[in-house]
Amino acid sequence: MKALKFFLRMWGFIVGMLLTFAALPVGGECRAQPDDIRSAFIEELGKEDKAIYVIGHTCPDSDTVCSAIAYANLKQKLNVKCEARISGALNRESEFILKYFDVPAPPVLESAVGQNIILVDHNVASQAVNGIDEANILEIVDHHNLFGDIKSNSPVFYLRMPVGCTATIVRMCYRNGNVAVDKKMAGLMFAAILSDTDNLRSATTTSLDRQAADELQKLAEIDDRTKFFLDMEREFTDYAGMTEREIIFTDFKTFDAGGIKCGYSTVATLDAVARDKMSARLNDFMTKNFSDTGLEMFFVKVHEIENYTAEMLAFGNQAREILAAALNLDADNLFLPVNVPNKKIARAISSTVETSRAA
Ligand SMILES: [Mn+2]
Repeated sequence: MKALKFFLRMWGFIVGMLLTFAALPVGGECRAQPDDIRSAFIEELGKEDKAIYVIGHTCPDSDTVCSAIAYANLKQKLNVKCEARISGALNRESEFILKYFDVPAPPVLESAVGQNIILVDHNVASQAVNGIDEANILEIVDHHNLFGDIKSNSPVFYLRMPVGCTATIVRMCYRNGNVAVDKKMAGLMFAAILSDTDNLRSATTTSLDRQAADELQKLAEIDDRTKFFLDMEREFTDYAGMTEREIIFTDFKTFDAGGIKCGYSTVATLDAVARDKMSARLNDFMTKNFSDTGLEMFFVKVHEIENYTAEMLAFGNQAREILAAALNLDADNLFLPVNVPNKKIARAISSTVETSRAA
């Protein structure tokens, strides 16, 4: 009896294995590695006659600008006709980086209608260049939450990783493509990582960002990482000669919180004294001018880069109360003693609005 049971079990096993092998495709079609898939895709892109524009989000920050340039450079080395573009004026930090590494600023793309586009550092239509709905999107390389309102006409190569910076992903693409990173491109990607991760201190920083930053720093021949970061930030936080409106829209995004159109601006200052001065100034300005923005709520995070404390400003009906509830703060004192990532704040605002709706 035992022997029969054993025989039946073995027989079942053998038949199962045979069926499994029969189901596997011959010739190894299913064994393609990610790199193979990637190079096959590059071959397809290489057939495009028209230039492909690599472009980041509006109100460009340094990651968006540097990743677009570095990714376009990588594609060029793989014989794809790629050029970097920006969707708005450079901020002072990006100006500093491009000057430092002697790389020309990409031209501004006014409209993406009918163009071949690779998006970097964003995946929402509201943050994309004008005309994105009528563009031919070929790839997306990004590190943000998935919102998914960007549509494409054909299947796209979509590379999204939960890392602190798009440039970290671009650096990996150089490696996957077996392309050497030159000194200038290393400098741009290094600076982008420091910018997006606040010198590798933000909560979004991963070991991959650290590893990429270390490698790129050597290739860019930068001796002192923190000195470079502070030089870059000094430039960034010097808003001399800028109007309040210009300061607020330097690093600005919109998002939808349960149907409420929100604006979110981040303003960096050097230290606590500068932070207090700046938040008082912007609070005055926004109190008078909030209604011109056409948004239902508007949040401004004014932080200092020494210890990452921040003062939050909120405008719009119930905006202070919603923000206070979202971040567990007192509505009269919207002060953040620790660095809270912008993404996390935006998500908390959205879920607070949704729960208050449901109640
Ligand atoms: Mn980024």
